[in-house]
Amino acid sequence: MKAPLLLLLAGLGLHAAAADLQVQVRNAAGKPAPDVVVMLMPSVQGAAPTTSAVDIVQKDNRFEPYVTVVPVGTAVRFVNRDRYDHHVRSLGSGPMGAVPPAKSFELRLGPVQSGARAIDSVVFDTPGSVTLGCHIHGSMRGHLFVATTPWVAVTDEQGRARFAGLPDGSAEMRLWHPDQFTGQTTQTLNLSGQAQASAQLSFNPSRRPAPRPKGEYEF
Ligand SMILES: [Cu+2]
Repeated sequence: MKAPLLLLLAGLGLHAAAADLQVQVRNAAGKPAPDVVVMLMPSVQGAAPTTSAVDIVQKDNRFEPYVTVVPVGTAVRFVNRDRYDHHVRSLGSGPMGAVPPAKSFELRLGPVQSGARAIDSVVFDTPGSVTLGCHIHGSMRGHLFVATTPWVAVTDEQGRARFAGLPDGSAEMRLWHPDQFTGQTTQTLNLSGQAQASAQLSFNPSRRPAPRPKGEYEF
């Protein structure tokens, strides 16, 4: 009985049309908004993208990328590329850090050259957000968002996020930004072909922390 079912599903897959989508997100002042998590919840189930391991790198006392988004169940590797230790830990997010992290963890990572563990990984199996900090370097900040949908992306410097191969039909679009105090407005999109959408945050996020000059932070 199994084989005919698989054939049937494969046949349906061939006929399901796919849409590409570009989303332009702006802040309340109308400027392009980077670092915004864009989530799509298609009403039609189709082939969904798969995500294997994702890396968050510690380099020059920064988390790279500054905002990372993964679907629930993804393993995230924390990779130290500095020549000194980092002690990555989860912190609460939202106003005053009041939203507990989707997962609590601490990882002590040594420098790659030392032979100490420079890479460790954590599986995030609960949706939500995690603010990333470092016990050793208090100014280090990064953000991880664990999404319930595999259709997730973070906006680039121009405030744009792109999706390919979405199932045709309606999809709900949600936004999240690490600086938000309240939930952002959701939209329902109708997807087909080469689709475009725009969205606006209800606030102006603070600027992403600038890299610190080299040589000032090693100890
Ligand atoms: Cu550190």
